[in-house]
Amino acid sequence: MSMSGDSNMKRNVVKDRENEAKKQKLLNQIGEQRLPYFTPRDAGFHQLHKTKYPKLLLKEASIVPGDLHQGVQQAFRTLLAQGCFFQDLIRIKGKDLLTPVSRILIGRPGCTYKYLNTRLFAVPWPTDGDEINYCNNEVLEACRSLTKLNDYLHVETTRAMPHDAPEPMESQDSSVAAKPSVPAHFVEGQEHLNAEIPDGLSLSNRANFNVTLINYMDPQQMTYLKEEPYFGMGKMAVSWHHDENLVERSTVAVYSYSCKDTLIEDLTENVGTGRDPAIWHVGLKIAWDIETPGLAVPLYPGDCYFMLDDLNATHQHCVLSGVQPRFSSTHRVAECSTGTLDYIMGRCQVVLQNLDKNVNSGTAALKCLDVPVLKKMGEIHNEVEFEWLRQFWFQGNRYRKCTDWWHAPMAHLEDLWRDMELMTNLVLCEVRTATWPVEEKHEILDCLWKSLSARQELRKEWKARCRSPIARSLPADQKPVCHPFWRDNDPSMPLPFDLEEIISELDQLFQVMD
Ligand code: 6MK
Ligand code: NI
Repeated sequence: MSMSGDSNMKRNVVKDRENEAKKQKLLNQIGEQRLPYFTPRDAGFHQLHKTKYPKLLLKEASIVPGDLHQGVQQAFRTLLAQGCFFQDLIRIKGKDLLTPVSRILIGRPGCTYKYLNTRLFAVPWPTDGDEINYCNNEVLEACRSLTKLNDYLHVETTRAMPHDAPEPMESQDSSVAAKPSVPAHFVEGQEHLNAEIPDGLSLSNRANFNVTLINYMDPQQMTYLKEEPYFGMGKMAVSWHHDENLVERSTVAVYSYSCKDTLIEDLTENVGTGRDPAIWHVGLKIAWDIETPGLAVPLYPGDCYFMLDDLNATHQHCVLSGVQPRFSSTHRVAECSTGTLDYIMGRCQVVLQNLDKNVNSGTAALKCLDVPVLKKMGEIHNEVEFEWLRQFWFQGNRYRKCTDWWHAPMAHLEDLWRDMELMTNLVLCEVRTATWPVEEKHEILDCLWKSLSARQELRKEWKARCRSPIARSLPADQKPVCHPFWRDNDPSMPLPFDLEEIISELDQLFQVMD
């Protein structure tokens, strides 16, 4: 991406490596032993929850409205039957991995959520004034039910955070907002909370969920799940992590639905022997802390949990598998300042303002060759190519399953991107032919070299990601597509896919100057 994006990426790689080393050190320290953790069956559970996990809010299914349960559970069944859930081919520490959990993102039209180098594109939930085509009415109904759940969880979240001015209620039901139902232990010792909230980060922003990431996993179908390594909590569906790419201090609200006909838990049998492996749990621990016991909270069908305020930053969580298939709808405030369709369209407009296209003669020219303008052009070209087009097509044809919403915008972005290929070619022609003051030419060459080199590296990486053995093993409709891709002799493309030769040509132009 941009140079700052580039150095961010490097910083993240360094951080990943440090964290991995730290983690190995902890695991070595523990050795064969396991750290203690509590479940609600343990006498100390309540005290531990109150003192070390006060920002974890639990709501049992029995206090959630019955019609909401019905709608949401039907929505899950519909999305599953429609084949809307997909495993993600994520990239962690340079390794390609297929997540055991399948997912679908539903949310505000045009919104995306990026996690573990994968940008998910939201299937739009119905909003006033938006005409959205769903593949059928069941899917429309499912998305409707999930927006209802979203509204409910928004209200419950703001009720749990009483330290701010009263909330301006949007579409939510204001009649229920009268009495805050705050867990006492969340209030204690939190009087200063208010003072810490930066301007513009009001509580409503931090509960204004713009997406839900819906998960599905059937443990019977997963041949291999990792064992939880610190506490011996058993099989994990999702290993220990912090959620990424969220607005700071925003809540993650989760509705959990493990399919019923579960063997009723026998409270007496397993006392003191840890969590019941038949039941799904959420695990929590304080990041990098081996003093404080962990927490394993059982999740029965319809139970909800909330990670309030900075809980996601200070603690890590994992999902511990039970035996039944399970869905969860995880409502989030995705940090989407650079993650919406409007944003990227706006960025493309900035670049294309510099293109003078004569439709009649079929010629094109750049209006301005100032270095800052060229720099921005290179950045945005890479951003639209790698953060949008390649991310989208890497996920194969999955986005056609529920709605055609993303296809026209993606085609449009590709047209804009193709114009940028043309613009890059125009700059290249200029540096080959025009005579410039040495200083300026050097700067332009430098700027072009940097953006083309970054583009070349990223194209190689995406091509490799598409060709990895797991990528090839996926069924046809999910197979990553390396798009855009073209051959050197493609007359519709001004520049080759492989930029190696152009980059060495630039190297030579540098040498001629020095
Ligand atoms: O279903 C639940 O109760 C909890 C789900 C959950 O914790 N989801 N978290 C994420 O989707 C997530 C967000 N940002 C970064 C990572 C992840 C999860 C993750 C961790 C490790 C491998 C794959 C996915
Ligand atoms: Ni998570």
